[in-house]
Amino acid sequence: MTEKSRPEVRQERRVEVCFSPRQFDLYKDEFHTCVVIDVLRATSAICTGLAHGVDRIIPVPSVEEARALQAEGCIAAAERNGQIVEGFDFGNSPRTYMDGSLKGKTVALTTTNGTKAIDIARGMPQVAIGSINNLDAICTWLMQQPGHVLLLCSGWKDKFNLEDTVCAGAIADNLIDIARYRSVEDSTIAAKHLYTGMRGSVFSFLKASSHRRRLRNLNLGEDIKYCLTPNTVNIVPVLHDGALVDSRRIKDGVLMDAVD
Ligand code: 3SL
Repeated sequence: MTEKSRPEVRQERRVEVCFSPRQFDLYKDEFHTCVVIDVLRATSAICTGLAHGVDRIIPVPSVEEARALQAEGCIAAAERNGQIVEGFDFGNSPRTYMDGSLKGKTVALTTTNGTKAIDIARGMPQVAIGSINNLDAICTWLMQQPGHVLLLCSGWKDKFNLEDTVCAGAIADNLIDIARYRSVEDSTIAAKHLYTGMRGSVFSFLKASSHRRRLRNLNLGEDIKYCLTPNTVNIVPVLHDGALVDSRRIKDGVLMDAVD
């Protein structure tokens, strides 16, 4: 067989789900892209902020780092246990990022679980952000990327949670169904089953989930409704030089000013 007549062999891509940041080390080595998911509410807020014109979001794992950036003049947001941390003007309610007041600005953000998971994933060749709000966009974007995909659920304080797992299951299901990714891990099968077995909307399925309850007790019902609504935005945030930016702004590894 000559070089020309040999059929093109495309490397089969894999997608797997990691239920918790605690388990990340067990998975990380085989994957090219890590998608961090924190449906309630960090990654939903990040997707929403960048879609509404925020220039960059710098995720930091600790409140101290957010304070240090604030002291340098950066706009900073901090959430712990669902509430805005004292000394910060806002936290991670997606609604804060929608009114245009942060357009063109850089925001430093720290949250209980989401920014911690992003920090853990930082060493991966490519880090992207997924949520129910950008479900179609993240699936389409992933299909255009080379290599294997790890879906990292942020969970709650290292524990499994339902909303991140359902979102990971939806992404895995799409990649396997439409783009013939394969998976070998039981975590991925379980996440897919959770998603495909869901009756009705994700909103009603997650009614009893622990974090929905936690946020409802803080009167954050509107945030829950928004974060569980599919495809409110059409962008994919990616980590570039320590900051999350709209993936469309990166051309040949260089960050452009605006999306063409
Ligand atoms: O853990 C996080 O990153 C947060 O999004 C949690 S909360 O929704 O603000 O409680």
